[in-house]
Amino acid sequence: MLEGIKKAFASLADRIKTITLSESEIKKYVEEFRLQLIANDVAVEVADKLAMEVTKRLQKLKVPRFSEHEEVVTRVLEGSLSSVISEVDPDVSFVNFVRSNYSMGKPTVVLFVGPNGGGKTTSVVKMSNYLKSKGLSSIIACSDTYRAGAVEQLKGLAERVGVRVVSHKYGGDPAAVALDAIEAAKAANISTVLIDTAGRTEVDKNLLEEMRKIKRVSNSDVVIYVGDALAGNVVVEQVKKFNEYVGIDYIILAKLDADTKGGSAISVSYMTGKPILFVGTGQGLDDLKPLNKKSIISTVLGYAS
Ligand SMILES: Nc1nc2c(ncn2[C@@H]2O[C@H](COP(=O)(O)OP(=O)(O)OP(=O)(O)O)[C@@H](O)[C@H]2O)c(=O)[nH]1
Ligand SMILES: [Mg+2]
Repeated sequence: MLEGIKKAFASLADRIKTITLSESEIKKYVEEFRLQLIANDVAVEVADKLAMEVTKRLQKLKVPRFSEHEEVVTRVLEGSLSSVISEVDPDVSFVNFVRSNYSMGKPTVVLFVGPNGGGKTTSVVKMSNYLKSKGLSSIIACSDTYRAGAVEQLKGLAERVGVRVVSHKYGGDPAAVALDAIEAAKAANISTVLIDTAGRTEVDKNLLEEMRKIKRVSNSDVVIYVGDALAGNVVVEQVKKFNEYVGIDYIILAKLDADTKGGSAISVSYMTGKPILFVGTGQGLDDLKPLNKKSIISTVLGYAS
């Protein structure tokens, strides 16, 4: 996880730890660092920002030889990385929102959207499992009425959490499935309705229109974009497009465990203004973790959190 970014930071740290730095050396090593970040899927704008932050901090230092100042170097890198990562605490922003709606007798409706195979269905069930761990009930709407096997896949996963799935026949109206699930939630006093939808690309106008309809009809409270960390920079463009079409509140970045580069996790929030609520870190139902600033910094800079 994040190996590419980790390497970029490690080689910069090596360079600036072992020599006395002149202005031109700073420029040279920071440029190498910037290019390494871009090669690891960090968006150019974010790589530029990181390079600028590192340069600014290095220039401020009044330490002639950095060899004895490993800690100073670490602080420079920490501060720079910190300037591009924003985090949300799902326990605070999401769970509290669900609880407050629940206390007013209203189920929270959460719509999951994203490209084909990004990790929506898995993330929906992981989310149900997460809510369960917080003492909150949920019901899942299988609003993917397109892909063969979608209902069976979702039911199979949901069984492991013991959560109910509402589904219709293939080819049915996905918005109607969502409405049925909302009614069922109201009737059974269930706190959250999680709507799983079919994967769609940002160029498929009909499917994007349908996604809008599901949102309008279900009157969803939260829209979560689920994307694949392995898609790198493409994720940024997808989030922007989905946001234009349907409005996104949060991002779940799935498959971070399989992403050896790590650029999308570093830059997607900065580039889109949308926070990462969770990252997917495996195929298990517990493999849904908040993107913690502290843990990302310690992973990238290679020390235990
Ligand atoms: N390693 C890993 N695999 C994941 C993660 N999340 C999902 N997957 C796998 O990615 C594949 C696709 O996941 P789905 O949840 O079916 O994706 P989807 O977005 O619902 O796909 P469509 O409904 O076809 O658009 C499955 O094999 C999942 O097991 C993750 O965090 N880590
Ligand atoms: Mg799916």
